[in-house]
Amino acid sequence: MKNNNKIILNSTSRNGENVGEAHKAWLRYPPLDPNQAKEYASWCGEIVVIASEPSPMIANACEELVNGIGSMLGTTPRVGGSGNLPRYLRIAAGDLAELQGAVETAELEELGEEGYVLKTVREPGRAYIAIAGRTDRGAFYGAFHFLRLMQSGHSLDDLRVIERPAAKLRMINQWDNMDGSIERGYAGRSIFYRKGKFVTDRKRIRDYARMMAAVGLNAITINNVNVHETETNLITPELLPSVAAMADIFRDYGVRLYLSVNFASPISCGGLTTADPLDPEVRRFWADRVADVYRHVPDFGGFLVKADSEFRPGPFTYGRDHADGANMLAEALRPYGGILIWRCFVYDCLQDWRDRKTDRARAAYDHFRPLDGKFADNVILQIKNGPIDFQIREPTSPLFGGMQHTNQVLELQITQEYTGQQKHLCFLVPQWKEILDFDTYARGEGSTVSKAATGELFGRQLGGIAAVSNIGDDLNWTGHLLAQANYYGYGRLAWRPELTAEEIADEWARITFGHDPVVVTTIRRMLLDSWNIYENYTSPLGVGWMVNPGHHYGPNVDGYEYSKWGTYHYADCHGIGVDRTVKTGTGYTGQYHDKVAARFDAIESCPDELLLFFHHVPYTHLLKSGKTVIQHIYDTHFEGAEQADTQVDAWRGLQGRIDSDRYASVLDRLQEQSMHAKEWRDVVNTYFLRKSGIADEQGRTIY
Ligand code: GCW
Repeated sequence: MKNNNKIILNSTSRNGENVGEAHKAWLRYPPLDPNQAKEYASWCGEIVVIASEPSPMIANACEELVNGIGSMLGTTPRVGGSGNLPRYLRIAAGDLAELQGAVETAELEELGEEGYVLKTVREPGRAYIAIAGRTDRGAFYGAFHFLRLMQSGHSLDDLRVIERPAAKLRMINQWDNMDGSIERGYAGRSIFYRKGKFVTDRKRIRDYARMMAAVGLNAITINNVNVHETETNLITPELLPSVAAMADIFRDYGVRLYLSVNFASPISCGGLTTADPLDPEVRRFWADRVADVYRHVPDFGGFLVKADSEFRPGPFTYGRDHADGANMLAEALRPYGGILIWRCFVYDCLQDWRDRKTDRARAAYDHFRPLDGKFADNVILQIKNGPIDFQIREPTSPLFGGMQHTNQVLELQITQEYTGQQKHLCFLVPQWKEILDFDTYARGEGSTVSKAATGELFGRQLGGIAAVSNIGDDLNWTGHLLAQANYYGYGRLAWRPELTAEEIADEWARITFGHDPVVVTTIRRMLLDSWNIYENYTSPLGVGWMVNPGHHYGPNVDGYEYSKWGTYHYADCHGIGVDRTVKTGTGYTGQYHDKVAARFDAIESCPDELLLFFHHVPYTHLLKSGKTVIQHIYDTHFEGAEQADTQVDAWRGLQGRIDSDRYASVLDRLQEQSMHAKEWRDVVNTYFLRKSGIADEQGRTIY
C-alpha cells in the first residue's frame, strides 16, 4: 500500500504554513458561496469584546473568529471596536451584568462554567450576535460553535442557542511514548516526543490543542498509561519544565494537562525499596512529587493510573487493594484540587485456556464492585465501555450502574486497535451511541450509561468521558482521513451525548468537505454504514477477537484461542460461543441489574448481535433473524466483503468533487480495506466450514 503521507507531501510542505487541506481537519474554513458569504458578512465586520479581564482564551477566541471569518468570507473583521456598525459580533465573558442584555437570568443559570449563549439581539437602530459565557472558557467554546454554524450554512438572523456540556471531564488519553512511538497508534509517530525528548517545534501541538478545543475537549494525558522508564521521570525536576511548557500550550485552549504515572515510581525514581501505598515514606514521596508538579503547573489536572494490569505494578504486590492505591495518590493531589483517575482494566492476563471457570469479562466488576464507596471523592474510576477490550461488539460494562457510590468516567477507544487500525473505515460514533444510551436500570428505566458517566444518575460531582486518541504525526492526523470523523464525533458526543450519529456524520462531512450534496450524502452514508460492514466481515455475533496476536490486525480465528489472555470463542465441530449465564456458565450475566441480566441470560431474549458473547450454541441454532448461526456467519462475511467494495465505488463517485490529494489518500485506504475484507471473509468462512462441516446454503466458494 502506498504511504498516505507521501501523497500529501508531494503537493505541500511541512515547514511552511501550508500543510494541506487534510491537516486542517475541522478547522479548514473554506470560502463560502458568495450569497451566503454576503449575508454573513453583514454581521461580521466588527467584533466587540466585553470581558472583565484580558484572557488568553478570549484572545484565542478572537483570533479564531478573525481567521475563520476571514477565510470563509474573504473579509477580516476588526476586533475591539465599540459597536458602531449597524450589525456586529459581540463576544462577552465574565461579569454577569454584562450578559444581561443578551441573556435572560433564567438562561444564565443554565450556563455553568463552560456553557454559552449564541443569540441574535435586535435593538433600535442596531443588532448584534452575542457570543457570551459566564466564563472566558464558555465564550471561547461559543466562538467555535458560531464558526461551526457558519461552516454548516446556518442562518444567523435569529440565533438562540444555549449550550453547556453534559460531561464535566471530556478527556483524551494519548498513548504516546517518549521514544516517539505510540502504543496502538496508526497515524505515524508522536507529535509530542522524539527520541526520548519533547519535540522542540511545538506548532503541531498547538494546532492539536485548537482542534481539541473546537470540539469542546478539556483534558489530556500526554503519555501512555503503560508508563515506561523514561516517562516515569515526567514527575521529576528534570522533565517537569517540559511538562509545564506543554501545559502552557494546552491551557490557552482550555485543555487541562494530566499525566499517566507509574505506581512503582517511589522505587523507580524515588530511591525507595517499596511502593506500598500505606508506607509513610511512599506517601511522602508522592506528596513531594505532587508539590513539585504543582510548582511547575499550578492548574495541573491530576494523575491517570493503570495498576495491576497487564504486568504494570500496583497495590496487589503489597497485599493492598485498589482503593488503598488510589486513595493514597488522591490524598497527595487533594491539597491542590487534583484528581486521581484509576483504570478498572484489571484482569488475569496469565490465564490457562484450559480453565473454563475464570472469565475475563467478570474481572473488572469482581475487583471493583466490592470497593464501591471506599474511594476518596477526588478519585474517578475509568471504565472501558465493555468488559473485555474495545472489540467491534461487546455488551456494556456492568460497572456502569454497578458502582453507585464512586465517581466514574467511561473510556472509549478512538484509535482503531480492533476495528481496522485506520486502514479500514469504521466510524465508531454509532457504537458509542449504543453504549451511551444503554440502560443499566440501576435506578429504574432510563438509567443510561451516559447519565452514570456524567455523574447525573447518582448525583456525583465528578464524571465524564475519556478516550484513547487516534492521532499521530501523519499530516492528516489520523492516517485514514475519514478517521478524523471518529475524533470529531467523540468530542461532540462528550459535549452532547444526545446528538445522533447521523447529525455528527453530516456535520463532519460538511465541515470537512463542503456542501456539495453529492459529497455530503455519500460520505455520510459511507460513515454510517461502516461499523456494520466491518462487523460483517470480522468476528461474528459478539464473540470478539479472531485477530492476529500482538498487533491485532487481520484475521486469525484461533489467534487467541489457546493463549493466556482470557479471550476465547470455544468453537468446536458442534458450536461456538461463551456460556456466561448464571446457571450453566461463568455467571457473568449476574453482574447486571435484574432486567438486563434476564435479557442477556436467556437465549430467547439475548440480542442476536451479542449471542455468542453470552451463549455457547450449536451452529444450527436459529437466530431471531431466522437464519442459523452458521449461515449467518457465511452470509455476513460474503456481504461484508461486497459492502467493502461498495464503499470504494461510492468514493470513486466523488472524484473531481473534492481535491485530488484527499481523494487519492482515502481511495488508497478503501482499496486496501476491500482487499483485506476478502481475506477476512475467506479465512473466517473457511475456518467454520471446516469446523462445522455444514455447507453454505448458497453454494458459494469457501476454501
Ligand atoms: O487493548 C489493550 C491494548 C494495550 C493497552 C491496553 C490498555 C495501553 O492491547 O496496548 O495498553 O489495552 O488499555 O491498557
